[in-house]
Amino acid sequence: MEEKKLKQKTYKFPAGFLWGGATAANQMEGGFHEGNKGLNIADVLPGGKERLKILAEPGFNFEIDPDKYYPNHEGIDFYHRYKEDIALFAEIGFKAFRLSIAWTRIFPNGDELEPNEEGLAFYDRVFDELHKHGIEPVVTISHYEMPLNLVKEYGGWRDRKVVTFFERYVAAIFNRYKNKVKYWMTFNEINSGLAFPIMSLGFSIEKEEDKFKPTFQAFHHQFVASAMAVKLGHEIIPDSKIGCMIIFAPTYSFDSNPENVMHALQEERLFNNFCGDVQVRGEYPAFINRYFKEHNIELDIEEGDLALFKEHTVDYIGFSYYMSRTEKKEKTPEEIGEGNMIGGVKNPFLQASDWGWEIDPEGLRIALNKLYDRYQIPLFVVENGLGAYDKVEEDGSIHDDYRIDYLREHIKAMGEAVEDGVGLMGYTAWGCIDLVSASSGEYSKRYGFIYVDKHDDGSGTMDRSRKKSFFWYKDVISSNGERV
Ligand code: BGP
Repeated sequence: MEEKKLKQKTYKFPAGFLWGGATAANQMEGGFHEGNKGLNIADVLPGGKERLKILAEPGFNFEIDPDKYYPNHEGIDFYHRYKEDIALFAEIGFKAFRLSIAWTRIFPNGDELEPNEEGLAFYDRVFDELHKHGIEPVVTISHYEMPLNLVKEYGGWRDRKVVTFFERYVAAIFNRYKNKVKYWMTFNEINSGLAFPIMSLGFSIEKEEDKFKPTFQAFHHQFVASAMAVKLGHEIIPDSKIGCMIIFAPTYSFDSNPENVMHALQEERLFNNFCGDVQVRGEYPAFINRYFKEHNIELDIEEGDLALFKEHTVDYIGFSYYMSRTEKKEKTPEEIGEGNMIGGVKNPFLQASDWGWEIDPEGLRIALNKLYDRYQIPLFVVENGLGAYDKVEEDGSIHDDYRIDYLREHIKAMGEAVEDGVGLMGYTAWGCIDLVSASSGEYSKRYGFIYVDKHDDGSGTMDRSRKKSFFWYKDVISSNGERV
């Protein structure tokens, strides 16, 4: 009876809720040499298992091997097909579309003095097309796309000079798009640098034991760059809303053993809260001091950095939610690697996707409540979705009910959180159109409402088609979440 009642329940989302989809330039644009674009990190990451290995192990050389296939070079050819794709987003009824600007389209090497006009003009066309359809762009300034030259010549975010280059980049895009873009985010999944420094911090750890100081120094530089971007954004675009973007994976204790509870708390603080605390509260959290001490980390902090953090905090928190994490202090050898991508152990109450990501809609409600309790500023779920293999039927249809089920349960969890009192401003489903997976470089790990005929071996027509979820999501949006 109770269950039946819950099933029939309708949810109320705030008026003006930003329903839509999310993408990143490197995973969809293609045209990797066009319009004077320079190479970035994603351009040197091959596809498949090899990518996962590169991201997890020390010592990557950032070189292109002519014998390998690099899926991000082609993406899904959004560079040429953006009009068709945006028309499809409009057909679903998107209110918002999250995309990133490729830094290397604007500053091909990252350290030039003047921006590249062809790159600037491309995003003008994209933003104009979105506005033509009444879709609000939500822009990530840096999404795993650091210019390769900055990686090779400066060692990525370890070098303070990169802050100056980033400042030049953000000033160029804020000035250019000030009348076209209101919603911004600084660094995609900034805390992912703790797990995958290559994509987010722009360097490969050489030896495991050397990782602490360089990693946190690179974080410090990103925090300075992010606060600087908030400052500039508010000056150049007074009505802008500038957010941070973190992965939030609520961390559970495996059981009620207080040692495990404490361990889960520590993991949660470091992974989920550390970056948010600096960007939202404007200061390093107290708990990090002990961590720094225990790992001999002494940061080089310049005069004015801490004041900058305090004065230029973000307007909202964008976060990605795919999974929760379950922690235990002592893991047996069998348990290590059994958890999700970002660690932990297997949660016996949860099922996992074909890539081993545990599916936990209730965890989204928990994440929203935890974040709102801690910060009390608007939240924006800017990524959520199910990576799955899709089957195209003979008549061309795609019955992705598994995706609909996944999204439905997560949207309901958001509805519950809204009732809990959480201030939630929007939801952009990840990979609303199939694109290249970030962690595995596969096309076959699909998230979209729109299918793209492109495959892991590079074959495919790139034709687009509507999946069953396309029509379902259209109905969700047109009813503002009531018909989920
Ligand atoms: C996030 C990234 C995205 C995206 C998504 C799904 O970590 O911000 O870029 O790709 O996860 O991950 P994957 O593509 O590895 O399935």
